[in-house]
Amino acid sequence: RKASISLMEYKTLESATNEFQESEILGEGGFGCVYKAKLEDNLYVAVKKLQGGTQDAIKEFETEVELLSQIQHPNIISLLGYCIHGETRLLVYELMQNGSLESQLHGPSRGSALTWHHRMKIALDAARGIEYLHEHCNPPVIHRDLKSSNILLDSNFNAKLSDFGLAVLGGAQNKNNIKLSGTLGYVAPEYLLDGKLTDKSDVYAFGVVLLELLLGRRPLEKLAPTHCQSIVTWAMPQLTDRSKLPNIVDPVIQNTMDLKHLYQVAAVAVLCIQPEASYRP
Ligand code: ACK
Repeated sequence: RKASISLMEYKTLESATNEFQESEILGEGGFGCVYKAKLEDNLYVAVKKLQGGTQDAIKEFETEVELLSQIQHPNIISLLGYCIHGETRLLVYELMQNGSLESQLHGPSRGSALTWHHRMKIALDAARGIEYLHEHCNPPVIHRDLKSSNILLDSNFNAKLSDFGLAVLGGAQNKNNIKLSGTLGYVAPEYLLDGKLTDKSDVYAFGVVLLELLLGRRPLEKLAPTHCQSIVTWAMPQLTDRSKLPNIVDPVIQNTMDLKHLYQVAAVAVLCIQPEASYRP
């Protein structure tokens, strides 16, 4: 097992539960714990451990394994292996030494470690990861749960997308064949209101992440659908004129993303954070 594994290889790890030295808990999620574990000398990995689990949790585990086993990209987390051992399921990833973007921005260090150069590079890395999912995967992949806690940073602050449990293959979907999932505050209004899921749902979530990078603050977590709708109705006509847009986003991102959508969310999020401000791009 140990000899055959490399950072870019995908292998089934059998009976790994007994072999990992669980040295440090990196964090906890709804699914269980993430450990820093020693795989072999000088090779540390992150192990996500799911105990028991509902049907939904098992489905998410399967989606993550299926998808990540086929994807290799510098801006998408590498899955090194997985293990099913009785009720326990393990997912083994490359270790991202600087944790999530969320912990960097909103954790105890409060973003102080992130220079503007870092923030711009993180935005660009995330955009490249998203572009790969939307434009180069066949069938295309909608991540469906993009947020700062799912963007991980390595020792050089290179950013990689993670957590593909809710991802959907095959492009646009509507509410008839998909369950509404995601994280409030990052969910695109048209998905929240009408169940219309497209690759632009990821673009919206990316817009919220850009705002977190720019403002260092978290957008409002809970938005009532009616509130959301009225803000979007207000924001749209004002945000369609490209010439009015500030030059805050890297040109590569501008080419990659639908700007109208991106600035729409920027306006929505700024209004949520500072309702009193009159935001005019
Ligand atoms: O925000 P964090 O520091 O980064 O805490 C969360 C926690 O585990 C629960 O998700 C961290 N985490 C997840 N995957 C990895 C990984 N591959 N490398 C390092 N930390 C990780 C995440």
